[in-house]
Amino acid sequence: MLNLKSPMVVVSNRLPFVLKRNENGELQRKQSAGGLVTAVAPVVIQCGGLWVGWPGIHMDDPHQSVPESDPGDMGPSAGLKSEQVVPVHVEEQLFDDYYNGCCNATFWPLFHSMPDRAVFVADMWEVRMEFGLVRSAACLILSAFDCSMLGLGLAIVNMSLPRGQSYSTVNVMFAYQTVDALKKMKMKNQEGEERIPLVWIHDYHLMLAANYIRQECEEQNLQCKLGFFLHIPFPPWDIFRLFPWDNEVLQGILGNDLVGFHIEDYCRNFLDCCQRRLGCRVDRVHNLVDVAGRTVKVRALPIGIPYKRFEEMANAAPRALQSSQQIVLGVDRLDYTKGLVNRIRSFERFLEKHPEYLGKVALLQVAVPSRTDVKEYQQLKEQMDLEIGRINGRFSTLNWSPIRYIYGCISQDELAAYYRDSSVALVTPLRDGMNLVAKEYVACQVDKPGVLILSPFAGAGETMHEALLVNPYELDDVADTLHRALTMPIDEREMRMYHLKKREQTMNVDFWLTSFLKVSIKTFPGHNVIGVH
Ligand code: GDG
Repeated sequence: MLNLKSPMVVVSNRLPFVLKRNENGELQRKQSAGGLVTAVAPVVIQCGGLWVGWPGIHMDDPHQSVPESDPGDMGPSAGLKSEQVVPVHVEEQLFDDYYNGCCNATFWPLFHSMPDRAVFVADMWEVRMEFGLVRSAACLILSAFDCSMLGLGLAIVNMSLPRGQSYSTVNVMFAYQTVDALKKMKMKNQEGEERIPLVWIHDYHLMLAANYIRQECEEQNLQCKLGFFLHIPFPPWDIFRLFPWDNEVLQGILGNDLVGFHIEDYCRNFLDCCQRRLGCRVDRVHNLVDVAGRTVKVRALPIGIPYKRFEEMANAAPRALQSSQQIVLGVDRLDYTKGLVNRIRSFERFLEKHPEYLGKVALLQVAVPSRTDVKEYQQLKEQMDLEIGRINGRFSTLNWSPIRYIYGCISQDELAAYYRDSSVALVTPLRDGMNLVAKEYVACQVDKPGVLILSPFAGAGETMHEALLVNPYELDDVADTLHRALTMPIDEREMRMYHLKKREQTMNVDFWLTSFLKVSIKTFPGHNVIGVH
């Protein structure tokens, strides 16, 4: 566990929990249990830091404070007091334009190198006014905050900003809420030493926030250091340049002092873009970019998982798959980047090529509903239903169906049991920043090990060398590799899994967090770690 001297302020699209109303209409926290929250929340709690984010609910009365966690709540962010939580309330339509529009209809496909799916609408973007209009509107929001008139502030945003600035407006709102919270923070500890907060911004939702925070802090004479981590790929220059406002995005990310990506390839892509689009001086040996008299550090910091927790869950979970059949497992959000349609077609090809497996092996696909308001995701769901129906109709017998499909979210304990009891994990995204499922599968191999089949187009494919790598676009390759996995001798499975486990055990999510903070300490000497246990 890290022990920070200076406070850390995490800024992410969502808070580490969502707010829900219970049957009495009271707000309650519902914990999120992802790796990011598990690793980062304890550090924010320990250092008296803050978490800035959207609370997951549109509130009629945004002044209502965030409730404390329930007494029995054992989740990772349960210890986060309500004064450590900074909810950013965004009016519903504005949030929809920003989140479903700019974030998920533009940046998500573009950054996953799928430009044909990306929507480029100036209406959702437009940031060319150099903070001007957006900034003054945000000031109005802030003054409305000061007068406890948030509702008025939001109304002003809606009146005075053309629909167009949804992305920049929301980024400004996050930035101003962050600065507002920084203003109230004690900048000296009990010994009178200065505590320069580290503001850690996460992901593609908030690529413009840093410069707004920086400018506002400068004006208000506040000190802070800014770090950013992108959880999705950063695309090559040839793809990135398709975004008509690529300049602004680069400038926005360069507003940070430290920029982290999962792997070196994404760092390289980012450096290429800075050099070619902005003409920045780039030091490729030390991964540095010079911009506006500052030097920005760029680092590959691959995220890991809470390894021990998954291993413990796998050891404790009762048998989940009561079946004599071998199970090939897929676990994903239902997203076109995850390659689900290709995967089930590959499984069909496998059954065509190896009819001896009919009745003996099944693909279990867990698909978690995601972005269900977006048309493309609804179409993907329909396509999956049709394809699975077709393949099951083609091969099923009275006692066996080739594909078992769960469209929904299962508990983590159950998930750990599925991981443990499956002979093969098929992790075949078309493109993926990292992919945590591959790592969780490895952590859960506590009995006879299974085999991990992995796409090289996931960040995880860069480090998990002992997995069987397949091209998800090549159905025959996946089918043949699946056959190889199902017939792999136990000693080879053990040898591969031994090395995979060893790496993930060490390079777990705490290691990722520590690495980020260690780089940040070197970058910002005022921001200090006093112990890593
Ligand atoms: C982004 C990047 C990057 C899935 N089904 C269930 C369930 N899950 C959990 C898994 C895993 C997580 O969801 C999915 O993680 P991924 O890494 O695959 O994907 P994204 O959501 O796309 O995340 C990605 C990640 O950020 C971190 O930086 O790796 O590349 O796209 O943890 O366990 N959990 C439960 N039930 C399910 O049914 N409880």
